[in-house]
Amino acid sequence: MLLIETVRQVAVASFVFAVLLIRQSRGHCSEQLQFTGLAQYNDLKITKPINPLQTFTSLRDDMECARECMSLVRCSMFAFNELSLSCSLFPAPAFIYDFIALSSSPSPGQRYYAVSTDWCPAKKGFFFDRESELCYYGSQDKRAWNDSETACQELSTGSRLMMLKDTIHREAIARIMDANRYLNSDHLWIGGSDLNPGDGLLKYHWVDGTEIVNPVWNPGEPGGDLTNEFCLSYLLASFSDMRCTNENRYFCAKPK
Ligand SMILES: [Ca+2]
Repeated sequence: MLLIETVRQVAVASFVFAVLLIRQSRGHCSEQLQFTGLAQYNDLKITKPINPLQTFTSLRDDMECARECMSLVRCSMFAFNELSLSCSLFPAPAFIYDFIALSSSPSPGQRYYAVSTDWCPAKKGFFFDRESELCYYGSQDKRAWNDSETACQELSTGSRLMMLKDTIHREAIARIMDANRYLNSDHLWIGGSDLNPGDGLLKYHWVDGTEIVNPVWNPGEPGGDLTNEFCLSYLLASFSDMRCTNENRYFCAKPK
């Protein structure tokens, strides 16, 4: 038997306009997904859309769209248009402020929702990739590496510059970036560096102190000015070492 319960809450924050909770029970198993409303069309314009995984027409409401999203593990965000009753399912986007930015293609009635959990709060700008359970934040602002780590920690408890230790998370962020191809020209800070004193050059560690095993380097990296480039950036699923004072956008991540 499939039982679906839904709860609708109206939030007061300006960025978050509604929360949809959907509980799905199969036998003794129960799963609950929370979708946080991010924006309405009137608040935004879409300049760099990512391709939907699937679209539906003539759905009754955003709850039905949320259920379709829930049934597809790659769906981490959806848009429902209350005028045309169309529903689009999306993979996790890289940066909310690129996806929901100043607008070019009018879609009145459109509302956007992202999967959210208590520990991975969409209302703070984090995204939850359901497929890998990676919780991440892509910044809009650019900072030096140290300031980026500080910014990540200030965002939410446990948040740090992203450490890509697990294959599943490396694959997830590569897949997320691939769905956002327009981003693949900028270096993004991640949580790795050669800043540990006394361990020699080219000994890279994640921000929690663990050694980076088998880093995948971009062509010609690590290189450039080896005596001045100690911080790791991410581009096209590979790493580069850069001057830590360079200002880049950055990826934060939170453990579960
Ligand atoms: Ca370099």
